[in-house]
Amino acid sequence: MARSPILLFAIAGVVLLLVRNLSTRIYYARLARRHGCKPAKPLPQGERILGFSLFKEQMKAAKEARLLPLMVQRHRDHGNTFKGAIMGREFITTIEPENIKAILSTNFKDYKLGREDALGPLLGKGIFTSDGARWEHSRALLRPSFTRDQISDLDLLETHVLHLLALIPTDGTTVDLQPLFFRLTMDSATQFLFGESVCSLLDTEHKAGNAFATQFNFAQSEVVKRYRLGPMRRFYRNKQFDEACDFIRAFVGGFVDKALAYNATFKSIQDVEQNSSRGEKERYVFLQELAKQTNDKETLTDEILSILMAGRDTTACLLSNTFHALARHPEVWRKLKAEVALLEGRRPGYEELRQMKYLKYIMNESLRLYPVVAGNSRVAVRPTVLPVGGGPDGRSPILVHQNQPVSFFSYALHRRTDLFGPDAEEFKPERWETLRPGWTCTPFSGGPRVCLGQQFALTEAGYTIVRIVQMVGGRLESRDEHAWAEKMGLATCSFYGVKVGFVEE
Ligand code: HEM
Ligand SMILES: *[C@@H]1O[C@H](CO)[C@@H](O)[C@H](O)[C@H]1NC(C)=O
Ligand SMILES: *[C@@H]1O[C@H](CO)[C@@H](O)[C@H](O)[C@H]1NC(C)=O
Ligand SMILES: *[C@@H]1O[C@H](CO)[C@@H](O)[C@H](O)[C@H]1NC(C)=O
Ligand SMILES: CC(=O)N[C@H]1CO[C@H](CO)[C@@H](O)[C@@H]1O
Repeated sequence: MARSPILLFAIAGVVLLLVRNLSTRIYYARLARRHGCKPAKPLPQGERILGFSLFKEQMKAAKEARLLPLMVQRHRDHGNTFKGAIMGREFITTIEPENIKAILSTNFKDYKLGREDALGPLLGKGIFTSDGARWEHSRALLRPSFTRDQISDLDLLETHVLHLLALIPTDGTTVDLQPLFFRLTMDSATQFLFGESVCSLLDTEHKAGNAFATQFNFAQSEVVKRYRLGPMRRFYRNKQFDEACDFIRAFVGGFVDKALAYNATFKSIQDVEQNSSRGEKERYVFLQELAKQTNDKETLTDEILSILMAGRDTTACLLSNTFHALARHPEVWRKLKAEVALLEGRRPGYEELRQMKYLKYIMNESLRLYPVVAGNSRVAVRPTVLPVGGGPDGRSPILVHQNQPVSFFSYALHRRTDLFGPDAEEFKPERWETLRPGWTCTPFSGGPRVCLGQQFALTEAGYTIVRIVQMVGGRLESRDEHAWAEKMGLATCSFYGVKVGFVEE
């Protein structure tokens, strides 16, 4: 008798769960009917509760640097949209431009990023980890600092490009450009953000700067690990990661203090302007601009780290992937040299760079074939609908449940032969003479969260490419017989690096 209340509670609990389950199901079924939704095609999976075999298959492919080809193949075998189960959750994956437009733009408010858990320990609450009102606030804070004249300071960039060029042999010796590009973008990003570069390309002299680059690289790779683990990450601890985060945040904090002190030495903005018009042209320092808007140290540190994360590797990856392709396409390299020759040896200005059509085609084609953000995902914050992908023909809308993840691989989308032609897998900059892609190719994303640094990145990459052509020139030879394979972090570059030689003609 004493046990019966417990039994009663247990039974009541189970019944309650079943009723809740049933009412949720009825709710979703109604919603589906209202919108004419049909289910997406399921991936063939032996077991769909845990989805452990799928997780294992993907981990194995990632380890062997072929997760991206695996995604291309899956879409070829199972269509442009399918669903599957992984780690106990059902997800949807799509490469339909209409769906991507719905996720990023039309139904933007129905989704969140769902990456704060993984990235939070390093990045805090900056733009790159925030959603909703907090994201809107970050975006409004950062946006004004990305205007034209602030990102077009090519003199500052030139300093670092010269450091890079000093490390590129012109006598045909093999050099791996990829690690050099990562050092270049670390140097230029810290210059732009802090007003002081860590000068990692100068190596031995700047020990503190190099420690920062090393710790940042390490923390970033850990963050990617945490991201991949999904909900399992709560069981993953790494003391070295905690220490790296502390180091990085303290390092950036030092610059934040400086910017705040600088701000405090002036009574007003007019003061700064008066002072600077007397002296030489004031260098633009991103952090100082932000410090005019807020004096909260935590906020400033978070935002700066978000931008470093968003802007540094991505630009290095674009440069690496581009040179990987250039080294294998001598005719493209020749045409690029001809366009650069029109400058007659002068350094290009911001506007001149924008006018260089063939250079633009090359960078566009690089971002199409090797999109730096190769895959991305969102999580639905409420039940919502994707316009296509359901039913046997894949043309009906699909219902997305609350908390369901939706992922999309631009890498696979950009290789769709029905959209880009039978030569979709080939590197052909000329296709951009006529290509107007819309939502079929959005390497900088789209909608309200479109990349803030697009112009900055294209300016930096374009300028670096032109300067290499001008200063090194010659014939560009590949010194590596491998085809491109992925090296995937938050951004994607080349697994085998970019080993090339510049040979005099
Ligand atoms: C080739 C270089 C780059 C590529 C391909 C790229 C691509 C992207 C993509 C796809 C997103 C959307 C991510 C998402 O919402 O999940 C993004 C966001 C962002 N990017 Fe870039 N990016 C590049 C360079 C840069 C640079 C140089 C900066 C800054 C200096 C930058 C700053 C940002 C910021 C702040 C966001 C977040 C915007 C927001 O959430 O509102 N990016 N970028
Ligand atoms: C309801 O329960 C069934 C199996 O008992 C399960 O497959 C389904 O996912 C549950 N639905 C919801 C909405 O919880
Ligand atoms: C104001 O300008 C002068 C000379 O141009 C410079 O020496 C001084 O350091 C500046 N003041 C501040 C606070 O930056
Ligand atoms: C480069 O690609 C973007 C889309 O990613 C497109 O809007 C733009 O027109 C392209 N530019 C050139 C010069 O082809
Ligand atoms: C001169 C200057 O930029 N002063 C700014 C310092 O920061 C506060 C807010 O934190 C601004 O209100 C000032 O304009």
